Amino acid sequence: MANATNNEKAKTKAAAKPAAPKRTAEEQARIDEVRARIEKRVRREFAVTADKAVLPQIFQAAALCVRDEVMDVWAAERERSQVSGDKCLIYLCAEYLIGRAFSNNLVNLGLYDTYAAALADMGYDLGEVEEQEADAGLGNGGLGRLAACFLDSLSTLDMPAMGFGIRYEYGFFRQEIHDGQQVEVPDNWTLGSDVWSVERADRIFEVKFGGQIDEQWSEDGKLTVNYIGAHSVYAEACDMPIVGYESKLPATLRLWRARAAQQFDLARFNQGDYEHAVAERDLAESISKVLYPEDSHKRGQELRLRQFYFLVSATMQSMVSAHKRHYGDLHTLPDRNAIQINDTHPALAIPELIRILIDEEGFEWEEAVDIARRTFNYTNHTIMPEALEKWDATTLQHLLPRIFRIIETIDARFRDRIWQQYPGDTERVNRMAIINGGQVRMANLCVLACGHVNGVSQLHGQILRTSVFRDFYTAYPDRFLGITNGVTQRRWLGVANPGLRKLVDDTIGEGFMKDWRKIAELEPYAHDPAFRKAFDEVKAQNKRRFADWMLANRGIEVNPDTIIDAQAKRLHEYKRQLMKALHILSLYDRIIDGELEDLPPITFVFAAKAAPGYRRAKDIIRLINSISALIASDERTRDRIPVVFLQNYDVTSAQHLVAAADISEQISTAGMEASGTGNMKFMLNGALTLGTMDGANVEIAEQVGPDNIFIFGATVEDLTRVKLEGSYHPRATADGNPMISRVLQHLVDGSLPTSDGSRFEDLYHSLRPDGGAGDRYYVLYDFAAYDERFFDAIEAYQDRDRWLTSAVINTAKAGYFSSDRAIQDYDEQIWHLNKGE
Ligand code: 26Q
Repeated sequence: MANATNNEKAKTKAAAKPAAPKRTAEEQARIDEVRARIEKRVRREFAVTADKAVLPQIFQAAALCVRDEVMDVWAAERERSQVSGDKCLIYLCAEYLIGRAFSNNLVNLGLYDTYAAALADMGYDLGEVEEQEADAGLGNGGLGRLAACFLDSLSTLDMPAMGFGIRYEYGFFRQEIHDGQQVEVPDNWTLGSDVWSVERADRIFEVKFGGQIDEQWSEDGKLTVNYIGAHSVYAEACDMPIVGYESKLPATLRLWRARAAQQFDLARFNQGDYEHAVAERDLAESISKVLYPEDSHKRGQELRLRQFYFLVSATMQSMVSAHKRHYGDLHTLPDRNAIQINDTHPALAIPELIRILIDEEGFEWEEAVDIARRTFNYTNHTIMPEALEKWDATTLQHLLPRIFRIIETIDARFRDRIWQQYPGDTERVNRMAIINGGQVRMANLCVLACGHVNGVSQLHGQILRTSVFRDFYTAYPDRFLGITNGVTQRRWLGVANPGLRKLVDDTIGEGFMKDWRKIAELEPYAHDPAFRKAFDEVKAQNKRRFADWMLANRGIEVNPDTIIDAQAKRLHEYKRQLMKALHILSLYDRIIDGELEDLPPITFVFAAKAAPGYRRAKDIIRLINSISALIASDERTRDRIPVVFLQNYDVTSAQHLVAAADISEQISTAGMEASGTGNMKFMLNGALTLGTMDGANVEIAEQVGPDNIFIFGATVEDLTRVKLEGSYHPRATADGNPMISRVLQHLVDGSLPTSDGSRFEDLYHSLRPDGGAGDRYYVLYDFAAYDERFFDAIEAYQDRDRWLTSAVINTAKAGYFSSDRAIQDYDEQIWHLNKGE
């Protein structure tokens, strides 16, 4: 085993660190105890002594010790909340982007320093140990990460909560870059390091697909539904504890795993038909095999539909059986449970609950629908038309005949109601209907059947009211809310930025970790030169940490003495990575021309995964890497505007990046980014936003004031007008601006290096079409405004006092964007969890 070198390396590292602060006898005793426990665990798990163990073993042993602490709190409190009669929040989401749990659990349990010291005494650096843990990447991006932040907040605020999702065996793919292009590699995240989950053999539910239904009405009007020829799949619960900060009440994340009803068809197996015998099992278990790596644009895969029904059927059965166990009577379901549906992916939970209530529990239609309405709420996360889920009615009918019947009934009754309210208005009926033109519209189902509907920022809430769901807003104005997203300061400051956490702690105390309002106490220090200096030093140290980490983990050199300008998010045209890339190319042109002599060195960091089937998004990655190569190939630009593509952007790399960044690029086309949450993470860590008036940027601007943010570009109103007038002609804009036309030429003239000599014609024509509409995302429209604001930001950076004042103000004003605030808003406006208290 190659452990000797590992250990030696870790030991020298720890030894080279500055002397640890003096420990009290009591602290030392605690540290020794933890150390003894870890060493014992190493022996018992791996049959080696700690001094012979390899780093992965040290991680496992330490993580198992932390797990013990978690389990103790979890077990005690689960018992309590089940009998207390508290209302429980059920978060239903197809994705959870958790990241690593080790350090996060340590911070939240108040054990970080103790474990760091115990590991240091053993010769290990905690940072290095934690690198052994795989990210739990069971989500695509914003929606999944929001779910993880919300569970942390629910637990921190001691609100009873369960998250339900799918335990994908393969999470979001790992991204590699080969010859400048994205290559997807499967992510088998459970191999080795999932120490946190507990399998619940006592929580298994049967989920039925396909077949035919046979409805029998008895003489006294009772309905019996029989399923003929349906296929069953079992859902097994895998529970993961989510421990909030100093929490008395860990949340449970229950992830369902698919198991075949029979391991295989024994009759077939015995007849020698091995292939078919096993194939059937594989088909059933394929349901929880892999997360779909799409965040918006592909639709219609039947396996995806299977995944969603599997999730919601198991969850509804689990909720109903727990409620019956604890309270007996299902009429009180809405008093004890609030369900939050995230995007439309879990929308089938609504007809599934109605099905259970009617078919299995003997409820009448009206009663069942009323219970559903009082239990379910719906959060919309995207307004891109192509992301609004629609399922082919025939597919749904074949796969889920009974559910389809229920949706048909909901639709028919609803059509009648609108017709009565707006007699003769066929168009309105068709616009609002659930089933129309052979398609089932999941968003309409959610808006109709839920008690509350919310957007994820004020602007997004407004857009839902005035455009996407306008008809529904007219009919049910009280149903609509806008609750701005948030991020947990425990992970995004506490874990991601220990230096800043300590500085804040030393300055205003630790209260901000649990009370989001307290971080505002930092604001006066923005005007204190000594504090600004300390703040600056933390940022400089984080940049060095980031550079070290990039070299060790991504093999890429970053100069920590440059401005770090970052755009990190999924790759999507509306997010406009293309605008940023073209702008860098225009900096290149100007430097080559001998301009911009005073421009300070800037490292441009891009981090983004593209959906595997999204051709243009992949082309933009290719372009970014080509620009990076062009700049690196020329000594006039190499050290002045290096471009770095951070491969495989995930929660862990995000933690490193947000702590190090100076400038946060949030440049989506106005009206298209529902909220954004990366913007909040960068702000919290003292980066200044360069962005459009979109999503939560609007509220960030409100919080920090115009001097501490760089806003540019068209607003939603501007774009609405331009579209109405038809007054935007991208080709004219391109040809009328020499800077833009020169940049566009690079796309087609062969000046950009690629491994196979290919060029970027498709991108060129998408922006500057020969005829007809182009530039759907207004890249060229906003280009000049972006250019101007970019230089404002760079100029501001050079006035160090001014910049640091702004940076501190950004951190101080980030309290509002804590997920604790968001959760409190949800609770006050929707859930009312602790109403008895
Ligand atoms: C839908 C149909 C077919 C295939 C895929 C999908 C699909 C999958 C995932 C549609 C959307 C998603 C995820 C959306 C998402 O992450 N939205 C982001 O949510 C964040 C949290 O609210 C916001 O901050 C972001 O602005 C929003 O883009």
